[in-house]
Amino acid sequence: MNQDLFDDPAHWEIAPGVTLLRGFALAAEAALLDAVAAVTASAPLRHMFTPGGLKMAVALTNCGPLGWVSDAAGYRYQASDPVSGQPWPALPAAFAQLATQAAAAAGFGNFEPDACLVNRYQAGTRLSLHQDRNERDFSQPIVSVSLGLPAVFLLGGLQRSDKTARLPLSHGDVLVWGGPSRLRFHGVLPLSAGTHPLLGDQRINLTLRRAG
Ligand code: MD3
Ligand code: FE
Repeated sequence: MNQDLFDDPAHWEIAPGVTLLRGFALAAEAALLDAVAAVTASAPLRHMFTPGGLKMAVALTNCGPLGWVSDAAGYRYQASDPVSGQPWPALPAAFAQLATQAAAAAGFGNFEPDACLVNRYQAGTRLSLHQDRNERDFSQPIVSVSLGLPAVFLLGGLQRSDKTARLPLSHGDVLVWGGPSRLRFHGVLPLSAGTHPLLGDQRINLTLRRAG
């Protein structure tokens, strides 16, 4: 646990290549929430199915040139929304700027995301342990932004069977994942019920990626 990044207690390298920026998104809160509303109005949140036919508990949508999708054919990134057949909504400037700034604060310069996955959790929604490996270049980090209700994130190792650590995340926290931690297994425990003053009964997580 290395806490000396910038000597700022809000910037922790919690594992090699994983930097927690507590509250980093709060300065842009209003712009981020407006952009989430605009994106979900044009590409509504929906439940996708795993390649094995299970309905995912998390509801999701995307913005940016590429979006992550899952169906019977597998997991992949594609340029169009399978519901509408239209391109995903443009990546809001507020998302791109925050991601570039957070990546730079964590030591990853010139991060230019081309995909943003928007995940929505409600009471009881969980995300089981998995790796993110549909992106082309694993040397590029992933920036995740937590908004709304708090959640407990599970950080595993490079093998599914590795022990997991629990990390509580709240509204405005930003995490940057890269380097040796890019392929760690991770997940989210079932969300506890609650009411967030701005987002109500939900948690929204943005993951900004260089997918293509
Ligand atoms: C660690 N989302 O969308 S974000 C996902 O809170 C996903 O919605 C979670 O896992 C959520 O794939 C967690 C944090 C995250 C994202 C990517 C990672 C952690 C990661 C990639 C490698 C290691
Ligand atoms: Fe993931």
